[in-house]
Amino acid sequence: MNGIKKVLAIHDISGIGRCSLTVIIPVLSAMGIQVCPIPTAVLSAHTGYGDFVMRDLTDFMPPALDHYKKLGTKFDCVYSGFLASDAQIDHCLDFFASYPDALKVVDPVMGDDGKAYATYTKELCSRMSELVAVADIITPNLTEAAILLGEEYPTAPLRNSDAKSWLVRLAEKGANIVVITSCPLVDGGMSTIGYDKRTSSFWKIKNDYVPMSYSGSGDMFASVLTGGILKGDSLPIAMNRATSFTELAVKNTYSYGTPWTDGLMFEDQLTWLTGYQELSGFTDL
Ligand code: PXL
Repeated sequence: MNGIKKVLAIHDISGIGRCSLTVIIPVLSAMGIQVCPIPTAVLSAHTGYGDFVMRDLTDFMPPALDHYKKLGTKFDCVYSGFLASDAQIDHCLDFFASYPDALKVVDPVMGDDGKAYATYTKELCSRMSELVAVADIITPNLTEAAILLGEEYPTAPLRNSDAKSWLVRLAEKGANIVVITSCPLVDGGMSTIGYDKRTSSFWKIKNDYVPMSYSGSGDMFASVLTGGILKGDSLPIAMNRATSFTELAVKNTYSYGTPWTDGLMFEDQLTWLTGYQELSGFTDL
């Protein structure tokens, strides 16, 4: 027994274009948390590059789980993200069921800006609800929230009452905590909104506007949020920590004018995660 928490992270690894494991591992390590990756696929570059090559690792998942069971390894959290096939939904369900005491985080990665990612089939998107049903925490962006609810992707900002209804309806699908990122609100610009079903509490953090959207931003947000919760943050403090760090990386990246596909330039900023931060940017939704 040592004091370092372990996260079993079920995501892809993409060689170019920071996202998924190339973001999640450094972020959680900087927060003092060990990442044990189960790669769902290896890609030359993330799907935003168009002509990437990909190796689907569906067949690797069940024997890897068997090995961990044999080893008797315990995990504090199981955290899933980008999946390469709908059979991986079944394998993720097996991972979640094998560690009933672990915090179950599902980032229902499916798309962005109203569109599904190139490799995401209709079947994979519809089966994502099965993971959402067993999760403790889910972190969809607005596109993914719309897919899960069977709603049209909103073209106008949401009223607070509609945003609350989206959060509540998503929580009815299973998770106690729902956090929606990149949600435009009538009363607050682009915001991150959260809901804890156990306490009926709603939270909002207004994001500073930057006219660029970088790959891997959702992975960065969800990994800092997960790390914060594992370290004992309340929901609004974890949302605040995750939003502030992501915003810092977005602004740093924007200042260099690099393409959105390169992802967030966060390497020089990881020490932010290790210091004391004043986090008071949250309000009730
Ligand atoms: O950040 C989400 C993500 C993760 N993994 C891969 C992706 C994307 C988004 O484009 O392509 C491979």
